[in-house]
Amino acid sequence: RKETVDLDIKGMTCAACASRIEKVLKRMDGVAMANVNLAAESGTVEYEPDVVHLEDIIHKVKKLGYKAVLKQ
Ligand code: 9UX
Repeated sequence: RKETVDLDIKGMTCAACASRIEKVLKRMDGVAMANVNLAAESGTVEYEPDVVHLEDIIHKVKKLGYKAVLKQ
């Protein structure tokens, strides 16, 4: 089972920020895919809810120093 969510991510100031977030998220257990877009200030994450909680994914982005919330 996989879920796909869109996140609003604020605070990215250079292109490497997006790659940095993607890299970290992709390394998390249960994360299948992570795509972060600097210009759109957003990201799409595909994950297995049985393995990792959405809260943990959001927390990871915040710990890197960005603002992250579930896109409404
Ligand atoms: Mo660029 Mo982002 O030097 O965390 S990577 S500002």
